[in-house]
This record gives sequence, C-alpha cells and structure tokens, in this order.
Amino acid sequence: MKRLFKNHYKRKVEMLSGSWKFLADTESNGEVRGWQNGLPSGDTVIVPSVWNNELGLLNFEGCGWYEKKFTSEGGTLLFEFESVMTLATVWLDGNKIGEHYGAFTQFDIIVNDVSCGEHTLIVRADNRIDKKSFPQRYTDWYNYGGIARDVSVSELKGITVLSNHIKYELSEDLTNANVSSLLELYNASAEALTSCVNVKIGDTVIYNESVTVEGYSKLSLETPAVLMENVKLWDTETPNLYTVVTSTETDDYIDKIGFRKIEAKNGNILLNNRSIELLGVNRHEEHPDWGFAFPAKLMKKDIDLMLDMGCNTVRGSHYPNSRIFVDMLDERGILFWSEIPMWGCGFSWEALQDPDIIERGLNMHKEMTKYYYNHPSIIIWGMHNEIDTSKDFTIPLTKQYYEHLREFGGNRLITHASNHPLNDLCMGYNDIVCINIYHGWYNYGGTGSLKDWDKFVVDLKNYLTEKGWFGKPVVMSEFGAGALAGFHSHFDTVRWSEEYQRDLIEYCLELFHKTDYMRGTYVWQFCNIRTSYSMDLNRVRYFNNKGVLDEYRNPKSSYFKIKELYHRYASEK
Ligand code: ADA
Repeated sequence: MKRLFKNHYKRKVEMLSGSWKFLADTESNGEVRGWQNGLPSGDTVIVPSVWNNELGLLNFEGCGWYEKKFTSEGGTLLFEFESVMTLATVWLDGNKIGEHYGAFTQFDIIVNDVSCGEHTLIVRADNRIDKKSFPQRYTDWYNYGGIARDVSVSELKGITVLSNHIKYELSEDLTNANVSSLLELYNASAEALTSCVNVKIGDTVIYNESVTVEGYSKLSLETPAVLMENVKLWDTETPNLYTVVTSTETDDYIDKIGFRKIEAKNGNILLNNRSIELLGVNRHEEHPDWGFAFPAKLMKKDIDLMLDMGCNTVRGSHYPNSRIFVDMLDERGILFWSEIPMWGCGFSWEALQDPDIIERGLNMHKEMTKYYYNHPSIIIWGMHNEIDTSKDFTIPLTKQYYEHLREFGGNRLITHASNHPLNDLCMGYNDIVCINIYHGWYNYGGTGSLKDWDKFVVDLKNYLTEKGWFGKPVVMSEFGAGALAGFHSHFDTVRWSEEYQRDLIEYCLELFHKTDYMRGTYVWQFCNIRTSYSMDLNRVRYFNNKGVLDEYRNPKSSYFKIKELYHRYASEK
C-alpha cells in the first residue's frame, strides 16, 4: 500500500498500480460468461482510477471487471486493496479469494499455497446502489465506480506482522509515556513456527520476545507496557513523529506514530493540555477529472491551500481518506476528523432500524479504527452525519458505535454531525457536540436570513442546558452557501454570488468565534464537488457549489475572507 514512507524492508511488496485490462459488464452477467477466469476483451486503463472518467462511462452504475497479470515466487501472498467502489469480488486464477463491501476502507486477502509463476488477478467492482448501500441513493456526492486507490501483492514468509497498534498513556505532565503494542501476527507457513518479535519505537525497544504461531494462523498479542521517558510530543506546531519498526526473523512492518493527548474538558478542547480552537474546512477527496482516484500531488496542493487559509484542521467528509493523505497531515501537524459514509437524510427511518445496515456501519468503524489507529493527526472519529438523531431508534446504534470507538479507537474525541441541534437525542454519546446548519442558505423554519443565527446560538445553549449536555465543547461542523465562481453582484442579497457566500461565511465565523461555548468551525466546504443526479435541487451543473474554491482549486472571494479571519483568530491565542 502506498504510504509517505517505506513500509517494509524485508517483505517483498509489488505495487499493482499501472495498466490493467477493463471491461464494463453492461449486462451484469460476467460471471456466467466466465470472466473470473480472464477477460475475453477489454480496454487498457490505469489503476487507480474510476471508470466514470473514461469516455462514455460517466453515468455507468454496474459491474466493472479488471484484470491484472503478475508473476510471483508463490507461497503465501497478501493482497491489499485500499479502495474498491463499492462491492468488490476478487478471483485469483479463477478461484474466488475474497469479497468486501465499502468504497473507502482497505481490505486484505491472504492466499496460501500459491504456485510459482504467472497469475491472473480479477477484480469485479460493483457500484450499484440497493436498499442496504452506504451511502444510500440520495447522497450529495458522486457515485463513482472502480479501483480508486492502490493495490499491492506481497510475498509473506514465516511469521509476519499484519498490524501493530501502538497504545500509550501520557503522564500528567506529558513528558513520559506508558507504551504497549497490540500486534497481529500471521504464520505464512503450514507448520507452527517460533520467531523473535521485536518492536522498536525510535531508539527504544519496547518488546523483544520469542513467539510461537500455529501454521497458517493469526495471533493477536498485547505486549506489556514499557515506560518511555522524555517523549517529544506531536503537536500542530511541532509534529514530532516516531518510526515504529516491528520485525520478526523473516518480516517487518514500519509505521509512524506521534504522542499527543486530546481531551474535551470544561467546555474546551485541549490538545496536549492547551486549549485550541478548531479552524477548519470540510473536504471531499474528489476532483472532476479523477473522481475519488485522487492523485497524491493534488493532496499536497490541497494541504498547502488549507494551511494558507489558516486552517489547523480538516474534516474528511464523509469517509475515510487515503492513508497517504493522512500521513501528510501527520507530517504537517494538521488535525483530522475521520468518519464513515453514513450520510444523512438518505437513510430512511426504516434503514436506520435495519440490523444489516447497523452492522455494516459497525464494520466500517472497525475497519477505520483498524487501519487508521496510529495516525496522530486523527483527533475526531465521526460516527455518522445528519441521520435522524431526533428519533429514539437512533440512540442504540449511536451507543454501539460510540462504545466500539471508545474501546478500540485510541485517544480521540467521538461525535456525530447533527442537523437536529434543537431536538437531537444522541448527543449524550458525544465528547464534543457538532452541528450542521445552513441558516442564511436553506430555510429551517426561520426567515432564511443571517439573523436567524443570533437566535440559534441562544436556542442551542438552552437546549443543551435543558438536556444536561451544556459543557460539552460545541463545534460548528457545517455551514455555508453556494457560489458560482466568477458570478459577482453589488447587492449582498444576490444568492449564488461570490459576495453572498463570502458575507455569510464571515457572519458565521465572527459569531461562532465570539460565542464562548463554541470551540471550532468547519466551513462547508473546501472546494466544489461533483454530486449525484438525485440531488437536482440547488445543485447547479450537478455540482455542490459551496466550495470556497472551485473544483479546479481556484479561489472564490470567501477563500480570502477565511484566510483573513482564521489567521486573526490564531494570532489572538
Ligand atoms: C449537509 C451534508 C453535506 C452537504 C451539505 C449541503 O449538511 O452533510 O454533505 O450535502 O449539507 O451542501 O447541503
């Protein structure tokens, strides 16, 4: 898998990115026709990519078949898929080796006893939407299909390291850390084996023991806690990272961690015991030319733009982002909010009570915490976004997700983005309260004017007080307005003008910044995005035009206003 740094020195990893054969299954019967054994024909495409960018396939919803030939010494192979949209089925030399649901989380497949020589890997990516889909049909982003992030194949030898979560607790004064390691090992040979397993963080060895693993089996193991003294903290100004090398006699796994503490306390968000105001934007990892197959160099550009604007945080709305993007945030000291694509009004009341859907959401949380655990930049886990949290039946699923993230998600703040701020029943399961509201753009029973915000900040305080939740830090996780880049007006009431958007965002930011119980803002949104055709209403050009940059990253007037304000707020510290 592609990271910002080398992941393995001992393990032989081959990236399968590059040219693949592709065939759209317009009759949805490729399997009956035996395509799992090899595609009868096809075009050459470059993976990662989404097929919608190929001419003629913009609106294609169905199965896209991909074929890649590779050679290997054989033995035990590990296939890693960072993102296949949305239901993936995988065959190796005609044998089905795995299936995975969910467009934005990684999945891995281990195959034993593979022969030496040339092999055919077939992936069927199915982006059709049904009643159980995440997200559902009604969604405010585009339903792309394809292999959108990297694929790799590795040869596993002996006892191997599948993952290593570094758990730590910092001392009160944040100088020392009690560190342990949650290891997942796999024995890639048929017989039981014993190997020395060594875990090193920076120069400190925290584990070095002999471990036995049964043949072709996994072993989870938590190492005893070790005290690391005088640790260098990870912070926004000084994003100190430590390299973690986990090795066995035949394998290794390299990752990065940072030591930091995040807390919600007395109405404040504390990073390393210091109160911070979150100055952020919502960002989709999307581009009109590449869809969700987002190039790394554009990730860097987006980060440069966010820093220029004065952001110290970004919300990965509305799904886990590429690992390499989160690596970049780790390196540059930008705080990240990561969530699963359980998006809003698309989920009907019936869907929210469907055990399969609830389970699917839980599974996505499991995958998110599994793969993203070590990233210090992730300070917030988002459970869901704008589902109907005013109903009793949403409480148990929220509780379940909260408990999972609390137990397995490390030191992070847990929340959901609520568009029911004045009758939400789930905020008890929030470390911070996060609100999505669009006064001044959509009309929520108010006047549709900016002045509705003044009443709102009073009403919200009253509601939270009445429910006993006042004192949890409040973050305004979405607000904004559409603007067509280049459309200007002398009149500040002309919707879709850059001025209307700029003035609305300025009004909101100034109000929220001076509201003592609010501790952060995420403007909706970083840049315009292509959206689904089911969102006709208000979606001129079939884009969500609320970006402060257009989809090609050209700034609108609001970009400069945010830059002025965020830099001012940061200097007031
Ligand atoms: C919601 C949602 C966003 C986007 C936004 C809008 O709050 O969470 O994904 O759709 O509204 O632009 O209306």
